Amino acid sequence: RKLKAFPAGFLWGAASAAYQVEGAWDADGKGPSVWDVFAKLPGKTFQGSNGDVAVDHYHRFAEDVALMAEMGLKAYRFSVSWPRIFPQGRGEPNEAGLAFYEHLIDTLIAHHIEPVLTLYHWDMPQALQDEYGGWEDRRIIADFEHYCVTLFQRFAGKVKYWVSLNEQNYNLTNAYQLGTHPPAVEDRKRFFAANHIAFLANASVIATFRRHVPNGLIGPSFAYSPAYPGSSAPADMLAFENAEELTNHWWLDTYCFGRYPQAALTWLTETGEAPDILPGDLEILSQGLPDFVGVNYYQTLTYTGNALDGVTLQRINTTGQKGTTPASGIPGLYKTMANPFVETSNWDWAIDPTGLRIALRRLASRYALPVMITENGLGEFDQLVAGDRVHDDYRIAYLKAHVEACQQAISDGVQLLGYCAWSFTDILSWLNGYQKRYGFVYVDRDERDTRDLRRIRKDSFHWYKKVIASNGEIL
Ligand code: GCO
Repeated sequence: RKLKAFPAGFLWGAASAAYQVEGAWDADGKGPSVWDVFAKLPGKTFQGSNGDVAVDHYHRFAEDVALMAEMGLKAYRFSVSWPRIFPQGRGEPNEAGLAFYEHLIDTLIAHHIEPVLTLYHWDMPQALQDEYGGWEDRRIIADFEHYCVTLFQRFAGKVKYWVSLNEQNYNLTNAYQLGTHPPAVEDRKRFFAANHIAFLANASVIATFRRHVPNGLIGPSFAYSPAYPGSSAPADMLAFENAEELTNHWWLDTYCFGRYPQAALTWLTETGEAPDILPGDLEILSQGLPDFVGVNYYQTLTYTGNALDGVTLQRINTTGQKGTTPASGIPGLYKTMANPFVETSNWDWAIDPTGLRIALRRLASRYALPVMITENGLGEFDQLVAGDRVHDDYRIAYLKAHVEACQQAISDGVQLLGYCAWSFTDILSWLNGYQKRYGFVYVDRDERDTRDLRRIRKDSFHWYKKVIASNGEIL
């Protein structure tokens, strides 16, 4: 089969998030986010790591953008920290916070790098969490909108691509079902209620965006783990359908169709866990549909219908030791199982480039929207050798296979806007600390010792540079 070439103007990018890279957690008037507080509570993160310093991108962004320019990067996805702009969550904006992002955006543009701006990557202002419980109260909708409009007005002329909510599904699952992200609740009723309010906030902001940024494009980024059936046994097929409905369509249908998927809504109504849908809510949802779907792709998940009683929700593997993640699921509906046909990373994430091709095709067929890969990458224990080398051939192999899957999907007819590898520099992994590295650029620090935060190009940096220069011809 002759594959289609990557389109001209394809956004070869890399991504990050404010809390994972910026540091400067209380600089220039920034208020605390829920992560600034949560990560400092005993036992919440890997060896107590936090983002107080992170990789100090706040002070070193010029150096980082210079490395992006050297690499030839076409797009850089970053997030704005809400409490940098509104230290108390609302009110008058903090000019120093806006100025930081303006400098970053101007520097990117000066180097012909397209900024892709994420509005919310989990760092809720602590003030709003304290006042009314963040996503659990409808007051968040107006506060989130006020924050977003401030950014729309300031950056409409400079930023074309906007991501509304990042991984609402993963973040709120951790926050309200597993108790592993702030506010660390384990309550499915509250989980679906918080999600409903987040959907309303997302749609409201998208509707408002159209007035402020008429030439821009906006969409949410979804943590998409496509479901596979464990076998062709009807019970496994049904479990796979159930999982696809409740772990994927619940979010994607609501974003893209403005309504919840019917079977899942029926089950949750039976169990009493469905959100309260007030008059007018469905209109709000259907008036804020996205221009594209952002997809953060790391793995597929495989489901079985066997022994469905007594399964528990997944506990996260924070150890970096293979084979330590227990099965998880929902009694009566589905349960995860290991897929014997794929390798896994040290954190038990299935390495499955074909799954990316499948993900892109499912999204394009079901929603008929363009897709942007807003994250894809491999977390590993990288080794610095001879002081200035990192031979991350495993990461090159991973990325190469996934970029090939993108080309297959494009050849299948998917309209793919870009590919943002996760991440540009090494970052703080929320629950797995600084030891789990993702970047093209190594940053010299560990959990507690920030050393000199020196930037070192990994082998994957040189590889991706060639990929970009050849627009994906040389992989
Ligand atoms: C990690 C995760 C994150 C996410 C990203 C989600 O190890 O903490 O992989 O880095 O991928 O923040 O949007």
